[in-house]
Amino acid sequence: MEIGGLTLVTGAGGFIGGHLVAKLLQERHAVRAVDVKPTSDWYQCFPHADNRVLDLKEVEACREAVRGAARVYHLAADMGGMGFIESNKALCMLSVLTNTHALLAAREEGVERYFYASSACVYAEDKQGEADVRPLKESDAYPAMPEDGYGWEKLFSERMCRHFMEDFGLTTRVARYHNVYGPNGTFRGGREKAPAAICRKVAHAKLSGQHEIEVWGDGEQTRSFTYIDDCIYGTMAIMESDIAEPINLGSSELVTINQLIDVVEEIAGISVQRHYNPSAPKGVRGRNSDNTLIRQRLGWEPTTPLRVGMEKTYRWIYDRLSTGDAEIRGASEAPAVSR
Ligand code: GKE
Repeated sequence: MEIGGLTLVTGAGGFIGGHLVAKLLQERHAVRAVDVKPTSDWYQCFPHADNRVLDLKEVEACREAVRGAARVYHLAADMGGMGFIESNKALCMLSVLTNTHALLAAREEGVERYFYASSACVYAEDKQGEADVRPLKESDAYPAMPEDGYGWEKLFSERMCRHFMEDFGLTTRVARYHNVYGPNGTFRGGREKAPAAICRKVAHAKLSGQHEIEVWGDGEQTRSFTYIDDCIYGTMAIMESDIAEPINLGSSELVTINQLIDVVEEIAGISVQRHYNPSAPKGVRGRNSDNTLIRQRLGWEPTTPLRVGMEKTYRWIYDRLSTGDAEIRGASEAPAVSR
C-alpha cells in the first residue's frame, strides 16, 4: 500500500535524482521518475516507478510530468562540476526553462509541495576568495554575485520559487546543495565533480601502475563535500519542513583538494605524484557550509565523515573501472526495490 499521493522527481536519471527515487520507493511512496535522457542512460532506473522520458524545457511536457502529483522534487538541470559549468554557461542558464515550466504546471495542478534543488554556486564570489574561508550563511547570497551562468540561473530560480509561494500560494522549499558526492554518479566524461574525479584518477593510477595524477589548480583550494545519503535525508526533511527560505544543505567538514587526495590515497593504498595544472577550471578559492540555520530548524546537519563517504565512492568507481562497466546502471542493473 503506497503512502500519500504521487511524488514526481525530475532529473530522476541523474546522480541525486536516482538516489532520491530509490529512497522514496523504499519508503513506499508512489513515484513518477522523469528525465530527458533515455532510461538506458539513467544511473538508476526502477521498474516500480512510473518512468518517463520528457524534455521539461517544454511546458506541455511539464504538465504531463506533474499531472496527478502531490509533491514535486525538481532536480532536473543541465549541470556538472567546474569542468562543465565554466564552459557551458548558456546551457546551464537554459535550465531556467525547466524550473519555470515546472512551477507553472505545479501551480495549475495544485501540487501540495514543490522542492527546488539550488546550489552553493549562488553565493557571492567575493565571500569565497580565501582558502581559509568563513563558512557561508544563507544571507551571503546577497549582494548577489553568483557563479557566472549556472549560479545566476539557480539564484533566479530560487526567487521564482519564492514569488510562486507569495503570489500563488504554492508551497515551495529550496535547499542549496554543497558539492554532493557518492556512488552511482558520474565520474568521467567532463561533468564529474572533484570527489569522483579524484577517485577515478587514483583508481586508474592503481590499475595502470602509473602512480601519478593531474590536479586542477594548486590543490590548496578548499571545499566541503556532502555525502549523498545526507543530501537525500536533508532534501526529504526540508520538503516536509516549515522552512520557507533557501537553506544550506552541505557538510561543514572543510578540506583542501590535497587533503581530499590524501584521503583517496589512503583508501586506495597507494601514493601518487601530483601534477598541478594552474590553467584548469578552479571555481572559487574556498567554500564551506554554515549549518547554524539547519541545526536550528531541523535539529540535524550532514555529518557523514569525508573518509566514510569517499571509501564507498572510491570502491564503486574502482569496481567499475576494473571490470570495465559503465557508470550508468540503466533499467537492467538497478537494484530491485522491495515495496
Ligand atoms: N571536477 C574536478 N576534477 N575538480 C578538480 C579536479 C578534477 O580532476 N582536480 C582538482 N579539482 C578542483 C577544482 O579545480 C575546484 O577548485 C575543486 O576541485 C572543486 O571542483 P568541482 O567539484 O568540479 O566543483 P566546485 O565545487 O568548484 O563547483 C560545484 O559546486 C557545486 C555546489 O557546491 C559546481 O560545479 C556544481 O557542481 C555545484 O554547484
